Amino acid sequence: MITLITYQTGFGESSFSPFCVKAMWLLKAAGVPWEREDSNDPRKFPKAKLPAIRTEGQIIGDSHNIQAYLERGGADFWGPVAARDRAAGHALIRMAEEHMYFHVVLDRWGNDDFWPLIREAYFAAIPALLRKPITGRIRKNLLQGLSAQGLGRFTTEERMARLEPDLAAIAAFLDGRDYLLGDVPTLPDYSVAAMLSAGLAAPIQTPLRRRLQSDPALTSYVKRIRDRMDGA
Ligand SMILES: N[C@@H](CCC(=O)N[C@@H](CS)C(=O)NCC(=O)O)C(=O)O
Repeated sequence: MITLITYQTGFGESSFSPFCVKAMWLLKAAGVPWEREDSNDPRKFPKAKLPAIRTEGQIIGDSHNIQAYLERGGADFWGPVAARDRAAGHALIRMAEEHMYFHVVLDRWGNDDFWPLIREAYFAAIPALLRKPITGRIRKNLLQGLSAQGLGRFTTEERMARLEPDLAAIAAFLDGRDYLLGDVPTLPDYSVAAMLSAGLAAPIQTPLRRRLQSDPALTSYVKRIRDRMDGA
């Protein structure tokens, strides 16, 4: 049995973290038995991040390493997709995980109206008296990281404009198809839809959520993959 160590369920998502949602979808697509173990402390896991899996006496961190582990066991996340489409799918994964992800994080952590919801939802385990000072430092560090990454230096309008070509690329791939590369989900769907789903899951109206909600092709895509992958 594989144990997925994941951040908790929240904002209507099976995890606050889109990477943990992606890992759940990979496990489900692989058809292997697994169980979840919730954690809100990534420090003891590889790279101090989640998701991770515990299996056969080892801990494997990072959704890509989890993917590789499942593939070594026989999982096929691509099916008959041709090499050129796989290459495009790989680029979509990088777009989702190395660019769209930071939009989701800034939409949540960089928004003063959203921040109290994060503080209380993610960090409920920290005693109430300590919660504000401890999480204030965590937020500051995270926003400094996003400033170093670059997107954190953009205004909201600039940031949203920067996202548009990503959304257009997704819409172009979805044109006439249920999933990015065909009629069944393949590897890039698990990254791209997880990021879109996280953006839509905001419990308050945010620039990212408003933009995604206004797009029927994107919202129906997210619903389609969630209906398929989040069910029993
Ligand atoms: N490349 C990693 C990214 C995982 C990741 O960024 N996880 C975030 C949550 S969405 C995390 O654990 N962050 C904790 C931290 O940075 O302190 C993967 O694909 O699994």
